[in-house]
Amino acid sequence: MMKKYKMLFWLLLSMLALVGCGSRRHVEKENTTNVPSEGIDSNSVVVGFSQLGAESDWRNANTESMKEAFYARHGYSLVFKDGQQKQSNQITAVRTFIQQDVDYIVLAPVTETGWDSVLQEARDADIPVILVDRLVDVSDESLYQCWVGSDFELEAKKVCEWLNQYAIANGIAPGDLHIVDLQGTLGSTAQIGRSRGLYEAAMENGWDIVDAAEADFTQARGREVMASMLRAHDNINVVYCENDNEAIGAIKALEAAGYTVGSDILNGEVMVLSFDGINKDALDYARQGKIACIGECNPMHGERVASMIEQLEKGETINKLNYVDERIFSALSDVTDITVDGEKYSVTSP
Ligand code: GYE
Repeated sequence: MMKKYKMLFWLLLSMLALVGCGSRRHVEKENTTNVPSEGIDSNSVVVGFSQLGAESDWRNANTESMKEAFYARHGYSLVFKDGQQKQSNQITAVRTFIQQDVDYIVLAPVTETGWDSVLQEARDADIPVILVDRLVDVSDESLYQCWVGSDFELEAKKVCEWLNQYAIANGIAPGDLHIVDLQGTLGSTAQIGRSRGLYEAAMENGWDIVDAAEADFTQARGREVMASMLRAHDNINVVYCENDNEAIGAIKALEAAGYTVGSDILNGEVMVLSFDGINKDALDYARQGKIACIGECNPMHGERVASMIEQLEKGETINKLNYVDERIFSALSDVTDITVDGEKYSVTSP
């Protein structure tokens, strides 16, 4: 008889344990054997962050901002994984987060396509996904909760409008602008928006796009790609770099090949345009006029993501797409403000 009661007792206990595992959110995490939970504080809200890499100063600032926001936040813990610019690493990271049963997954996706299955897996595990910086191209947009980042095409339109106004102010004919595009990682939201903004402006204004090639948002590739473009073409007078690290590399290649980097296009100088405005050397170049104009891209998303999660914790609804405001920098006095899509932006000193 006693044995029977004991068995019933254990049966009830294991049923209760099972029920406990079923209610996922806001509950203490279970440490089961296949869950690698090292370093995870199971009493906190656990956030798994899949960063795409460490290719640029923008990226490093973004990583720091995320770490600062979550490490200091009471009741939260962050599991950080660097994808090293490879989508397959990021997919593995997301799957690891699912196994670890984190409360939220934050993903900064390297490129837009190829996320449907893994985001579906996160959905099946009932873990909300927040996108930061770049977007994903999925058939079902409810696979992610929300996104925070920049309007990359708007950044491009601003820089291009600055170039347009600069050319008008200096009597440079549109057809005399011979532009090369050092593109970011192909298929990333930042590249897609910045390239598109340039091609549309070139079509509208009648600029000559001489060449375009991927420079992967890095200084090393920026330098290599610029050097090979200089070997292939002798009329380049504007270099449109899709981030500051590429611009630094491009300036090094231009100077090594004997070009003068600057804004005096009519007298043979080569103008460099760029994006980000976070790298110290790039800002110095901008102050010297070696980078003529920088479209600001703001990487400080840590607090933004953290407050989104706090809102979700409270059950509040948040906007799907959240754009941040950004400026445009130039040390040249030729253009003081620009108007894009009916909105006026003043050009500020770097
Ligand atoms: O501009 C670049 C980085 O996606 C906004 O990625 C980001 C871009 C940023 O490598 O520096």
